[in-house]
Amino acid sequence: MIQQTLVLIKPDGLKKSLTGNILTRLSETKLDIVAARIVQVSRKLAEEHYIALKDKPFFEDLIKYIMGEYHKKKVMALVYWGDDAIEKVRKICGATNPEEADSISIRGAYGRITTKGVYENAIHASANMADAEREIKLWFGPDEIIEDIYPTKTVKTACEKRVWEKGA
Ligand code: IDP
Ligand code: MG
Repeated sequence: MIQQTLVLIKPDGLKKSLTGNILTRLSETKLDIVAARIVQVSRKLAEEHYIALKDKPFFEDLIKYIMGEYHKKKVMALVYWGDDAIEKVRKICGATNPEEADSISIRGAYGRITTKGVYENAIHASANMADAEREIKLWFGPDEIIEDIYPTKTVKTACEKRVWEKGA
């Protein structure tokens, strides 16, 4: 089944210069990248992304982690698209707990648990189709994705926006 899934290279992955390694591992899936951007994660986006975990004792640390307070204030967000995308990407990522993750998985190879107990596991991947839809719509607008993956509508807006002072 053709699916799409949200991948985040988390701030520890960027700080440790693992972007290339992680993208190379993901290319084993033969899936297509249909969207990519570098994001400075706001508290609002972080809390919305991890809303299901808001009652966990590690929630505040998790929010700080994904906002980059412990590493670099950036995340690389991508949408992978293709046959069984969700399971293929989750498999290569490995288990949530990097110490339990298969050592050849991304999290097994690059993750760690900090002394504060945060699972710094380098990568996020959507767990199921409902999560993928919710997460992709949080991180991307329809014009940032080169496939029509969810229905869209056109609305008129009259908001100010920043443009280049000179040139195109
Ligand atoms: P997932 O990332 O494998 O889908 P989730 O349960 O959705 O796992 O948790 C989201 C993120 O929260 C994890 O990737 C990890 O960074 C962090 N996390 C999950 N469980 C724990 C925990 O028990 N202690 C510390 N951090 C955790
Ligand atoms: Mg999850």
